[in-house]
Amino acid sequence: MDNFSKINEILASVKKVVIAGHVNPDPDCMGSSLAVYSILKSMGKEVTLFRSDKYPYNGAFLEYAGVATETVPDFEPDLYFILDSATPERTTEPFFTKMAASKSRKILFDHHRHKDNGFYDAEVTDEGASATAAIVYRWAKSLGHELTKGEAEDICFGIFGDTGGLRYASTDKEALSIVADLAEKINYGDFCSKFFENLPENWFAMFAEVLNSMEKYKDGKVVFFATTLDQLRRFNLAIDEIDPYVEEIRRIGTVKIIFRIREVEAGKVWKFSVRSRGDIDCIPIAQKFGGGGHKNAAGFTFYGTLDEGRKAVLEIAETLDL
Ligand SMILES: [Mn+2]
Repeated sequence: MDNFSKINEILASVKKVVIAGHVNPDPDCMGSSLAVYSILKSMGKEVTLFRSDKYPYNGAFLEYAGVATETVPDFEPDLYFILDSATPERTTEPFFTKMAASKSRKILFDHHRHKDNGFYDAEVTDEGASATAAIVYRWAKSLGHELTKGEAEDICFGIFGDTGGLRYASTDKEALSIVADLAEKINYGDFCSKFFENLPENWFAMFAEVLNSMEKYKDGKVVFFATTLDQLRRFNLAIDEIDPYVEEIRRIGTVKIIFRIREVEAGKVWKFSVRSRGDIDCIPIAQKFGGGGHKNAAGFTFYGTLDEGRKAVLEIAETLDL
């Protein structure tokens, strides 16, 4: 059992809370942040929700999806409540520097692999949790808090994000039982439809182009694909909207490891995501380039040309026992 007593002790003594998650927020970051926002509001706290960047587009239907601000709060809160962020720095600048310099209390819920470096006054981190949203659920249960429909959707949204809609190896008994517990509250079919069936038509047009330029190595076990800023412009899509391409490519039976590369600064800065199946550990690959993540999904930022990036990861792919 997690120990939420220190978390709750701190919460009892604070009024103004700032919530934040990690850079390039994913559905788990968004869902767990919104659920905590809603629960803290119901406890009578003054809550500000900070996001470093746009939330995933398919979460727009969630309650409070619109309340987050991208402006670093200019006041001193009593508490920083951080979610799903493997390191405090991943809350991004200038937010991180302000938080680090602040004497305010700091707490964390997370499920990434990391070392406790004493940054937080209290934290509940469980690498075994399928999603940070599952930890939020445990916390709500420990409080005896009756989840609202909105909070239930937030939590399912987070779990769906990190388990690919209850499909990935990260899907455990707890993830299934949380979603089962919340299924009636959220209207499951309706929720799935909002989560999965909401793609703009251009999404497919760009995907066709991406598939045509996709590279395969090692008998199709290694796949490498890149998306460029020019493509996003031409197809009028935002970078988060094309996130699911990698999930579609995972469905190719032969694929063991995927390198998904997104151009973030023309010709010189690239976000690499590494996705794997089964026992292939992505973490050491990402760490080699200063990144991190989970066993089957990790990432890092690469500075250089696309060719240099391709060469660097393919050298690593060569050494993998696939
Ligand atoms: Mn997560």
